[in-house]
Amino acid sequence: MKGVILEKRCCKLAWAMSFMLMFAAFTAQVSAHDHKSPKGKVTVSDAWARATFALAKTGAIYLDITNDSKRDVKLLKVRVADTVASAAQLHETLMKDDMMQMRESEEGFLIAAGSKLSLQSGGKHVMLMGLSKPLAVGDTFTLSLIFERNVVIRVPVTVKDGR
Ligand SMILES: [Cu+2]
Repeated sequence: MKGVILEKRCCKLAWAMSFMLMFAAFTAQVSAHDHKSPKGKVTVSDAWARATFALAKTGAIYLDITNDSKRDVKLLKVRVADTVASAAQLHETLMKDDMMQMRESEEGFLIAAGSKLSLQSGGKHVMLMGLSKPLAVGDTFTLSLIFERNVVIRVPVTVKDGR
């Protein structure tokens, strides 16, 4: 008699275990999916570059990054084709001895969950080094933004008269 009851319990337990395993597999799948596609929740908009003078070797790009996801994201680096410039860098502007200075940001830009970061003149921006030709009003090119966890977002940049 006792033995039978034990067997029943054991059976119930096994059934509950398999259900739990199925549930675990299901939730694992959901979080894996979420992990792979934070893209839809992070948007880059209004990307534009300031038109340069004929002999300019550097240019600046401004844009907005909106993080509607539930986790912080970090922009690590940016890239353009070498037909545009030899390098693209993340720059930040700071005051030093009453002088506006800019420098490359080594650690990247953090965009907290639910917040928006605007790259704008006098603040954080993308700097193009070694322009292959001056940026003329109406030109367009692609900027790749590389975030943590190998998320890459490519956006079209339009050159505008920013003066
Ligand atoms: Cu700069």
